[in-house]
Amino acid sequence: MSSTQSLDLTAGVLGTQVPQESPSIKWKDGHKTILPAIYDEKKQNICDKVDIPFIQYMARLPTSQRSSTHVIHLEYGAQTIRDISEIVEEALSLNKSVKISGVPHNAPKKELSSTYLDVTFGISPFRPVYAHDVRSRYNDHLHPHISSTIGGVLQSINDPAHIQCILDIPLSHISMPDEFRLLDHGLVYGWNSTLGTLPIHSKVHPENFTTKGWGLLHHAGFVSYPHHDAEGTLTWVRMEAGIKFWAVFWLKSGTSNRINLQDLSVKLADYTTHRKWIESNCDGCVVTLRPGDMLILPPGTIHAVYTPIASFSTGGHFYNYSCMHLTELSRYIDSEVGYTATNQGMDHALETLRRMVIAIPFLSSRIQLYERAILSLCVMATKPQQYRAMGSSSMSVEDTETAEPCEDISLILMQYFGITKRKRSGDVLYVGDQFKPGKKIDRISMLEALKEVLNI
Ligand SMILES: O=C(O)CCC(=O)C(=O)O
Ligand SMILES: [Fe+2]
Repeated sequence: MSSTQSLDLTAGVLGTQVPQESPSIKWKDGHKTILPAIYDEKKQNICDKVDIPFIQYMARLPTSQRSSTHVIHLEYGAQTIRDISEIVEEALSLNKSVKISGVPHNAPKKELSSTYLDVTFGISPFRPVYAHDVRSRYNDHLHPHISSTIGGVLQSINDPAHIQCILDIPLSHISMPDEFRLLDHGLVYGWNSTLGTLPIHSKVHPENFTTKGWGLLHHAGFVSYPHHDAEGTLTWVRMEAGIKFWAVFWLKSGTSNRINLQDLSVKLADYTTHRKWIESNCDGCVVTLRPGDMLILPPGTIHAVYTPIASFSTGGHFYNYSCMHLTELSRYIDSEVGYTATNQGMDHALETLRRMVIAIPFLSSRIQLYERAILSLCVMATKPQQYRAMGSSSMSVEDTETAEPCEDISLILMQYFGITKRKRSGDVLYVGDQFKPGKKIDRISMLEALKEVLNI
C-alpha cells in the first residue's frame, strides 16, 4: 500500500458505512477522514451543529510528535537501559501522557466481525448492550443511549443511517501487556497485599475490579466530546483494530491552578458555547492511535476522541502511587463540578484508595513514593466526603473494615509530612505546581514514623 493510499481513510467507508455525500477533513498528520453525517427529515446533517465544528477544531491541533512535552512516545521493546514501566511511571507522575507503539495486541485476521470479537475476546454477538447513538445524543444529550446487542451494533456498521459506539463492554479478563501490569498499584498492592491481614467483610463495590478491562466498539464517525475520566483514575487504551485521533488538552498558560483547571474542564465540556475562549486559552495535540498503539493518560487528563473508521480497542482504569496528587486534583474537580467527568460514574474509589494507604508500610523500596502524592492519598482516604463526586451514591463514602487502619496510618503520615492543626493539608496541597508529585520520600524515616502502628 502506498503512503497516500494509507493516509486516505475515507476509502471503503464512503457509501458503505457512511452516506456517500459525507464531508471529509484533512488532519495535521496527513490523514484524510470522513466527517460524520446523519440526515434529518429535512435532509440537514444533524452533525453540522456540534460534532463537525468540534472535529474541525481537533483537526487543527498539531499532531503529537516525539518531541512533544505533553505526550511521551515510546517503542515497545526498544528500551534497554531502564525498565520501560519506570519510564512510563515517571512520565505519568509528571502529568504526561504516554504513547507506546508496537505493543502486543489482537488484530483481526480479516475484518472487525462478530466472530473476531467472540473468538478473541469472548464477546458474544447476543450480549445486550447500551450503545451511544449519534441521533439519540443529538435529540437529548442527557440520554444518548439505545439498547441493542453487540451483533446489532456490528451489523449497523454497514448502515450509513447510524453512527454508534459502545464505550464500556466489560472485559475484566483483559489487561495491559505484562510489562505494565504492575503499574496498577490499586490492585497489585492495595488489594493483593492487604487481603491476608484484612479480609473483606463489608460489601465492596465490584467496580473495584470490573473496571480493570473493557472493550470499545465504534462505528466510523463517532466523536467523544472532551471530558476526563471519573474518580481520578489513570486510563489506558490499546487499539486492536481501526484508528483513533485522540486529543489531549491543557491550558495555554501552563498553569496548574485549581480554579483555572476547573474552568478548563467546564468550558471544554461545551465547545459550542465556549469556542472563542477555548481557541484562545486552550492548547492540545492529537495522538494518532493505530493497531498496537497504546496510550496511558494520567488522572484528570482532558481528552476527546474521533474514530473515523470502524474500530475496536481495549482499555481500563487503575491507580498508581506516583500519580496520587493528580488523582486528588481530578477528584477535587469532580466534587465541585461533576458533569465534566464521564466514562460511567464510579462509586468504588474510596475502598481501593484506603487499601493503598494500608499497604504503604509494606511496600518494596523499589516503589517510588513522593511527598505530595502520598499526602494527597492520605487526605482522600480520610476525608471521603470532601471528594465525593457530585451526584455519586452516598454508599460510595461508607466506612468499612478499612476505615480504622487507614486512619491510623494516614494520621501518622500526615503528621510526618508536617500537617498540624495550624498547617492544614490544603495549605500544602493547593499551593505550588499541582502537576508535580513532590520530593521523594525517605523510606527509612517514614517507616520509623510508622513504627507504632506496625507494632515493631
Ligand atoms: O474512544 C472513545 O470514543 C472515547 C474513549 C475514552 O474516552 C476513554 O477510553 O476514556
Ligand atoms: Fe475517556
